[in-house]
Amino acid sequence: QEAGGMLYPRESASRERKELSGLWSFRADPSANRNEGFDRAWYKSPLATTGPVLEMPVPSSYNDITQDPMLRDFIGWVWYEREVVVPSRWIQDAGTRVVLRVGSAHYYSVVWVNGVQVAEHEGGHLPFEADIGGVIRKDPAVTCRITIAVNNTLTLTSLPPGTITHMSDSTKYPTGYFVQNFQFDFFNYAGLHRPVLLYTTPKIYVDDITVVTDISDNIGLVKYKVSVMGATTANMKVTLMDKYGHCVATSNGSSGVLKVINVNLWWPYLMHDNPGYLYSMEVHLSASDGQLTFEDVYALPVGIRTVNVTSTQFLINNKPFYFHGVNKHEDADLRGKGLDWALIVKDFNLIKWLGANSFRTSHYPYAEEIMQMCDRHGIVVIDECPGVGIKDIRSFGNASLAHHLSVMDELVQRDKNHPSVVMWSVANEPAAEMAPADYYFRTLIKHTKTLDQTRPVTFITDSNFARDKGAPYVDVICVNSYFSWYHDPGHMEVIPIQLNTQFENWFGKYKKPIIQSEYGADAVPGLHSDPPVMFSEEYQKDVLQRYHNVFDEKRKHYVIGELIWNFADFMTSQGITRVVGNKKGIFTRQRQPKSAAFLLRERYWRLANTT
Ligand code: BDP
Repeated sequence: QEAGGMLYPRESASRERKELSGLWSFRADPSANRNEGFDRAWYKSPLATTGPVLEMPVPSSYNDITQDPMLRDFIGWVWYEREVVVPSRWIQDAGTRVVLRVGSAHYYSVVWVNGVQVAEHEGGHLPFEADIGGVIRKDPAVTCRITIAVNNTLTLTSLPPGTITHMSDSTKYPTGYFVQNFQFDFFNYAGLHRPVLLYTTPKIYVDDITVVTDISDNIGLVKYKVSVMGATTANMKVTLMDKYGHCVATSNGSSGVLKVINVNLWWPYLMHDNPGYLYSMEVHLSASDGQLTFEDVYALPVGIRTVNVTSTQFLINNKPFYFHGVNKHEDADLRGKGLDWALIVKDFNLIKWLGANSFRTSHYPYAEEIMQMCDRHGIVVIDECPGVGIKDIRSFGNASLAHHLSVMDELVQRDKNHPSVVMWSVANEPAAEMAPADYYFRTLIKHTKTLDQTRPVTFITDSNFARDKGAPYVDVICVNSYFSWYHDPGHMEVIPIQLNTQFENWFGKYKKPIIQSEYGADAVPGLHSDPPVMFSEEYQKDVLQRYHNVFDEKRKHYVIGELIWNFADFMTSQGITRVVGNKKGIFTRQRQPKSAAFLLRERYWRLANTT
């Protein structure tokens, strides 16, 4: 049996954790072949002995930290390193397992401990880990050197995909000039974006837990399955506690059903007085390796709720749920995509101020810490994988599909137990009209449904309803449209007719509920114009208002949600349509409201009180 679990590292009576956030040594590899670090084995000795180093904060993107334009737009390998003191009790106790976990590294990474490679991982936005016990014990010195090389180059088979173009015309370009191209609209921030940490478990440990919840009258059912590593038999005690720490159900055995009488269901924010209700499922394991007995304790937050989709409705706990929410990005000044608690809490306060009940993790999985906040606050999530910008026919090939399937494995593995996650999105705006899209999305969606039989699956489309080859396989149609912006710019009078037609076409063909998964307009904060013109705050407001009029008519029938593009302004690569980034935020990048935020706030609170 292989360890397949990706449980969030939590402290418990049997588990410790040591965060490695802070300053790391750092160097980008600017050599002509971008491979000097590997050629010269930089991982074998302290980074400072093989060249100059910078101090680099972790977690953070590295791009906006220095004044060096080369580093802002760097493509290739960068090297991070730090020394860590491993507590001697972790090393001396032969019953302790020491694990190194990287929350996310964008995009391809190789990890060494004391010069020995312990992990290699492809893909940003998702965690990976390695048992490093063997490596630290061989080293007589107690300190331990962790080296992580990260490469942000995107290829035709990476997710998101990209290509590199080398320019050889010497009358136009200096030698070695190349550019990274991709077809997604956010800056390709890179580095160690989420915490790196060490944690311990006993040698025999809880490797994974899966819960699926159901409701029968006033009884909540928690079906669970625990997998154990390091022993073939183990004693298991599973206890479900309510939020006051009172035991409400118990069970023995590695799988079973916990029954909760007079259950407190997990409800979305604004749908109930007590949203985001979480029980704590404590798994207590004890097992012997023949000589010693090991005990492991892991407490998993559990929200009891159901999700169902009909041809016109999205049901949470059998009640119709209307998504009035936002699309987000992990993006902010200085830190780029680096996890930052002040930013996370501020964003949740803004979401609640707005009266939003949901968001989509456009266009990649967000930090686990954010998903946990959603569970606690009742913010409903459409969980999207990094399948964004799949436009090139070569990115529909077998190698791309195989990688996409394994990214879905990792995403579902990580997020399957979050009550806030109600639907998976396998892609954003792919070229779904191309011939191979049929096989690609059929396979991808079927695979995702095998991984998780409880949640609907979708992808977000901007294709023509008649030619979209992936739409037959989704449970909910999610459509993006930018009427009076990318089409008929300046002509808001087209919105009612075009939006109505959009909805009627999609529903007419598929008889599935529809979410307007993106709509919006850029507004440069402080730019005013009446009558409204594009890029003014008034224009943004007016576009939203006209969309809302149509939503109000259609939500009586089959429109089940509206997600504004975007919660906040965000950085993009440079281009003539982006004035220091995308300005479709209803908040600025610094999280201050534009006029549209007040319009949306009024609407969302009204929707909350009437739906
Ligand atoms: C949509 C994309 C989103 C973009 C947005 C825009 O899904 O990533 O940022 O358009 O252009 O097509 O503002």
